Amino acid sequence: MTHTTHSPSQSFTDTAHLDRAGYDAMYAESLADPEKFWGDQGKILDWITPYTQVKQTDFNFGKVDIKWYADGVLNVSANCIDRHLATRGDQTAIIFEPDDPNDPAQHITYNALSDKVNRFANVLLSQGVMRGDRVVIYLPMIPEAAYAMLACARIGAIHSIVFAGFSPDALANRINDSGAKILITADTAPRGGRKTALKSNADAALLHCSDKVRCLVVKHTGDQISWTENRDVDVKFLMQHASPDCPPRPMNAEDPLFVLYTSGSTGKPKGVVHTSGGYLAYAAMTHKYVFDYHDGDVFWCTADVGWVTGHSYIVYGPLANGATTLMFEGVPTYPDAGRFWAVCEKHKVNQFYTAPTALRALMGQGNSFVENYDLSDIKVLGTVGEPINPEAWNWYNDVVGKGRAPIVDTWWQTETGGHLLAPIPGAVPTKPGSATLPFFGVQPVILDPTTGEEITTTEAEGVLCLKDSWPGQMRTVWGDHERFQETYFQQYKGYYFSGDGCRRDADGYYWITGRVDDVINVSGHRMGTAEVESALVANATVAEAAVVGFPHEIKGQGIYAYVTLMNDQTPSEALKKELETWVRTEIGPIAKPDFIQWAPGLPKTRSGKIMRRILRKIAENDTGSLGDTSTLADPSVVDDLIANSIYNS
Ligand code: 6R9
Repeated sequence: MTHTTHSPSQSFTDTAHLDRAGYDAMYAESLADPEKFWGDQGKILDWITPYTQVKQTDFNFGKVDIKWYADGVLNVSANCIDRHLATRGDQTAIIFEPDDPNDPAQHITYNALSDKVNRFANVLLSQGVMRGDRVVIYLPMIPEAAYAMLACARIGAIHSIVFAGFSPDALANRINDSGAKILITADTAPRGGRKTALKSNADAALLHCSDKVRCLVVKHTGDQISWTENRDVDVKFLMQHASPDCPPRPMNAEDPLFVLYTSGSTGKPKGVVHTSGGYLAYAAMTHKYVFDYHDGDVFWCTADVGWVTGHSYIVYGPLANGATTLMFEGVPTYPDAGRFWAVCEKHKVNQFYTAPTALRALMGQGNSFVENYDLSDIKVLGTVGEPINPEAWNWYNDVVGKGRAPIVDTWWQTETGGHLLAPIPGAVPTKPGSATLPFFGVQPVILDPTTGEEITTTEAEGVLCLKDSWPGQMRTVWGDHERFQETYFQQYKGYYFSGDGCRRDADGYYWITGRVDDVINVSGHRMGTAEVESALVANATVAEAAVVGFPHEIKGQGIYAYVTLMNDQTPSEALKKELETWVRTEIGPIAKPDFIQWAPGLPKTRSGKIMRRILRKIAENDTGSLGDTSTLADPSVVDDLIANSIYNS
C-alpha cells in the first residue's frame, strides 16, 4: 500500500517549536540519558521543593513500581493558576461556550479562575474534605468542572470524574469503589437542546452508597430538583461566602492527583491512578510540542472532562502552560452540523482537537457547514480515540484545514496520561491513518503475539508494547496493585502491554490496527464487552449473552449482542427494546447495543468457552473464513447464527 505523505509547510516549520533536526536530537537525548532529559524537562513545572531523584521505574512482573520526581514537592493547582498570575492574570484561561449558541460565552481570566478555585477549595475544606480523600465529580462540561478538579488538587484531595452520560448504577459503583466522601453534581445538564437530569441520577446513585456521602450541587440551569437536607449542599451559594484565599497544599510528586475509571477486557472498570508531578509535566510537555502551542493561542479540545482526553488536554496540560483553553458544553450537531466551525470562527481557535467519529458524522452532512465559516486561524488539527480512516483524514485536511494545517493523529490511553505516538507538527511528515512516531522518551516495540519476542525489523506487525516508562504513566489500579501488574505486565514480561495491535512500516511509522483484547471502541469510548454482557445477563429474561464489536460507519465500532433467552421467554421486538433500555440504565446510553441477535445457542468449545472469534466474524459479515469449527461442542449453532445475523435477516 502506498500512502501520500504530507509535509508541514516551510512557513509552519519556521515558527514551530521544533523542526525535524530538533525533534531527532531531543528524541535521541531522551533515550540516551533519560535521567538527564527528564530532569531538565521536569522544570516545565514550578516545584516547592525541587526533586533530586528523577526516574525510579521497574517493569518486572511481581515488582512493578513506577515513580518519577519522587522527592519533589509541588502543587498542581498552583502550577495551573498561581504561577501565571503575575504575568497573565488578565489573560483568558477558560473560554466557556454554552450549549445554546444564543447564550453568551464566558471568558474566565486567570485571576477569575484563581478566585473561583480558591473559593471552591475552601468549600471542600468546610465539608471536611482532607488530603487524600476522594471526591467524585459528576458534572456537565461547565467551568465548575474545572474549578472542582483544581480545587481538589489545591487541597490534595483525589478527584474521580464520572462522565455525565453514565447511569446512576455506574456512578454508584465508582463512588463505592473509590470510597468517596463527596459527590459533586449539577441540577441539570443541557446538551444539544435536551437536558439530562443529573441531580436525580445522583439521588438514585446515592441510594446505593454510604449515607455519609455528601452531595455538592452546582445550580447551573436553576431547574427544579429534589433536595435532601443535611446531605445536599448548594456549592455556588457557599462559594459566594467562602474566602477567596486557600493556600495550595504542598504535595509529593507521587501523591495521587486523580482516579479515572476505564474499561478493560475483564471484570469491572478499573480505577486508573495518576499522580501529581510526572503526570502534569507530561501533560504540559505533550500539549506544548504535539499541538505546537504558543503563548496567546486559543486551544480547543472537544472531549468531555469525563474522559482522560479532557483531563490532560482541556484542563491540566493547557492550564499548566498558561494557555487559553475552550470548554464546550454542547454537541457537534446542535443547532446544526456547523457548530464546531462556528465556535472555531467565533473564538478564533488556533488548535482544534477532536475524535474521528465526530469527523465522520460531520463529513456526511456535506461541506457547506464548514465552508460557511472562516477557519483561517486554525494552525493545527488533532485527532484521538480510535484509528482514523483515510477518507476522514483527507476531509479533515482538505475541507477543514484547507491543506494548511498539519494533522496530529495522537495515540494514547487513559493509562498513559498523555500522547505516546504523535507527529510533532513542524517536524514529522504525516501519513493519513498513522500516528507516526513516538514522543520523547517513549520506546514502542512490536511483539510477536504468540512468542512474545520483539520483532526488530523495521517493518513489523504484532502487539504494541512499551519498553520503558514515561512520566505520565499510570502508577497503579486504585486499591488493587495486583490487578495493575496482571493487566499490563504479566502477558509480555518486562514490557507495558497496551492492548493494541500495531504495524510498523518501512519508514518506521506506527499504524494502530485496533484492540487485540475484548475491548471495543464505540465512538472513541472504551467499552469492555464483559461489562455489556454482565448488564444483559442481569436481566431476568436473559440466560446468556456474548457481545462483540462490528464495523460501524460513524461510530467506528458498534455493539453487537448475541442473547440467549431463558427457556420460558419468547423472543420479540418489544423484548429487544426492553433489553436495549435495560443496558442504557445499567451502564449508560453509550453502551446500548446497536444490534441484538437472538441466539438459541452460542458457539462453545467442549470445555464451555464461548468462541468469540466466530461471533466476531459473523458480526463482521466475514463468514467465509470462520476457521476451524470442529472443536465446537455443537457446530450447528453457527449456521443458525449466520442465517439470522444482521446481514441476513
Ligand atoms: C486517549 C484515549 C485508548 C484506546 C487505545 C486505542 C484507541 C486512542 C488512538 C487510538 C488509533 C489513535 N486509540 N487513540 N487508536 N489511533 N490515535 O482515547 O484513551 O479512552 O483509554 O482509549 O483508544 O485502542 O488503546 P482511552
